[in-house]
Amino acid sequence: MTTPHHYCLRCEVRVNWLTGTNIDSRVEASGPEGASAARGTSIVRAFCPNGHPLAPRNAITMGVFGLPRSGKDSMIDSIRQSFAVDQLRRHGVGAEIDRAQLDAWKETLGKATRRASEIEPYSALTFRMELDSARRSRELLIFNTAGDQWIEADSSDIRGVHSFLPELDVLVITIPPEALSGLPENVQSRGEDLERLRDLMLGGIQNLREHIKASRVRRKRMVVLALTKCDRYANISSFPVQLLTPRPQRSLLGVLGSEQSQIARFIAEHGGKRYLSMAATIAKPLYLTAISGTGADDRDLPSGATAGAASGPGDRTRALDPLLYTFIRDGLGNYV
Ligand SMILES: Nc1nc2c(ncn2[C@@H]2O[C@H](COP(=O)(O)OP(=O)(O)OP(=O)(O)O)[C@@H](O)[C@H]2O)c(=O)[nH]1
Ligand SMILES: [Mg+2]
Ligand SMILES: [Zn+2]
Repeated sequence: MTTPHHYCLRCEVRVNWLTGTNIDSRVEASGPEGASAARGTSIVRAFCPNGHPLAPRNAITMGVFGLPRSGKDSMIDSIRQSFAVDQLRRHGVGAEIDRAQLDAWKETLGKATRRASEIEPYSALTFRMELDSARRSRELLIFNTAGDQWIEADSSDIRGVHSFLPELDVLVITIPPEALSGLPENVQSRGEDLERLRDLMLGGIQNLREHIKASRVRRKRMVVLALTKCDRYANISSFPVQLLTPRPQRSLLGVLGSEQSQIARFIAEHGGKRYLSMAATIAKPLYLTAISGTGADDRDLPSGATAGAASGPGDRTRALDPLLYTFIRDGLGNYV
């Protein structure tokens, strides 16, 4: 079970579901988009005193963090596309998003994600999850963040813009090829100061930890380190090539287990041990995933370089892994 949220996810107002403190309940007629409710019924919605809609107390929340252009939007969009084709239906999990939100989301794709401010905080892409096993649906909130804000924010000014942070059930941190070392130049060079990028990456993870710690919110959290753009590793012999293709449908649990150690070894062999240790101070055990094929390199690599590149399209359905791990842990859906 997820624990109820202690804060409004958009500002720093603390709410108490037991006593109703700071919770404004309003009865609203369900609109034409209220797919779940029959026409003419009304629903109760809760708001914080600043007028922000509160997520249902049992909403599942995920946040995605990482360096600029590390593949966060691309990953979230692959999750969206996987849900659209009912990828997890065989496990008893479906999710849908409403039209207006989808259109707004598509508008932002392919651009650097907008930085949040206290006036305009990050908002979440919201899905309505249906679980075959449960009568009631649950909300799934995915918070996307801007890479350039993540690397700047120190643990004090991260508060205003990342107020949802302590409330997250899953924190996904992207690790792009640039954050690793000992790889051929055509795999990772962006003509940037890679040493600096790697320090920013580590500092970013540390800031997440500090802010969560300072909030004193107790919550069961999961941290997933997501290696992104793994199609670039197609010609790297130390990278397990089966991570670039869809998993066999059977024995999912066993496969997930063995992949964890393979990915950990690859990260550690390429200078990423310190990311593993730092992330493990947020939550243990750490979960790992290797994501590929969620986008194509355009201007990232030096011209002429085809990067150990995209021998194939990769397996973008693995973008669902962070959710899959959470669902398996919390018993949402069937995986045996
Ligand atoms: N080779 C390869 N490139 C990818 C993959 N996923 C994304 N990209 C490319 O990486 C670039 C950045 O992707 P975004 O998803 O916008 O990155 P972001 O992390 O949201 O960036 P910010 O919003 O600036 O923080 C784009 O050019 C994508 O096409 C992938 O799986 N493989
Ligand atoms: Mg983005
Ligand atoms: Zn609020």
